[in-house]
Amino acid sequence: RTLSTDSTFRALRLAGSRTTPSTLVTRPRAMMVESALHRTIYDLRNSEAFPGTPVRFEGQEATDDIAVTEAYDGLGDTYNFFWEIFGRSSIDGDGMPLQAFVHYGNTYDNAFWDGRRMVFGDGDGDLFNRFTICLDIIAHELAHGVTEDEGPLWYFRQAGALNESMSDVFGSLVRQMKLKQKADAADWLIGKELLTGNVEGVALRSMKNPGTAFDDDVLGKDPQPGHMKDYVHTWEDNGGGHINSGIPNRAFYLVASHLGGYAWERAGRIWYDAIRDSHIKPDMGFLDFARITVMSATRLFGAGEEEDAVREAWEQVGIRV
Ligand code: ASN
Ligand code: ZN
Repeated sequence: RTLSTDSTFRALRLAGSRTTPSTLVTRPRAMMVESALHRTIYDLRNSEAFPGTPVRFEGQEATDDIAVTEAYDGLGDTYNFFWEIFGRSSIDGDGMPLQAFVHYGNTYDNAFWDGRRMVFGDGDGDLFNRFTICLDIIAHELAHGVTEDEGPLWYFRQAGALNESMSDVFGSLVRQMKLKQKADAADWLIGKELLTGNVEGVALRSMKNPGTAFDDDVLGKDPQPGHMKDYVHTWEDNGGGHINSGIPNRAFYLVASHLGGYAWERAGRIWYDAIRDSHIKPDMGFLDFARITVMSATRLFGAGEEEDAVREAWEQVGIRV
């Protein structure tokens, strides 16, 4: 494994970029300059006790367990996305091995990042399918690791909603890259294949139209706002992390669709640059984050349509930068 120093990394970055108005200041760390994908998939066999049984190591053939295959492939697609688009090797930028655990619990209706690994339930089969079925969900969980590595955003209130939104942004981008979809062709849904035919709905969340993903007798109505005027004050969900994330989600969608083309090329780079900025604070609110995305847009692309698109998008969701 070839490790370069932080100054080499900076030199590489500068060599490849135009003159920019300010310099990205990030935590110093070693940077892998080679791709290094190391996946292990574990089968928990419907228990909640880790680590279960490793059932597929990097390079091994697929088994006949679809959840194992989806987790393995999904981690690969997500790794490739971060590597190809941002030159980031894995969660820590240093080739950290990826561990996914499938068949967690009994009919468990969720997936999560626990601070070091990704965990996927089978779903109850009645409302939710297995959680590995959506590439954007796998990428969402892995992206929690990236966000955490870059400097923590507390999983609470607006910071929590920003944390959630970062995961949806990267989740959607990984899927869009896999499907080679430009911003106007993408559906901007999170968890599209997750809902069974029994649910009145199209997905878990919609970044384009938060609040419209489902309206169901059992699940209720999609609670996400897409504008600050509808911001939900609640003690549930860590202060509405999965609810108010609709607001920054929609801001990202608006930037990407305004700029057009592949969303990861400009909008995605701006958001990634923002999350790496040292101004990110654990208790950060939407407004502070919005300001950082504007700075990132200028830093990456100069004062121009990108910066304008970012400002306008935040304004359209009720945040005046
Ligand atoms: N699926 C959720 C997430 O990753 C898990 C959770 O909130 N505990 O955001
Ligand atoms: Zn999440």
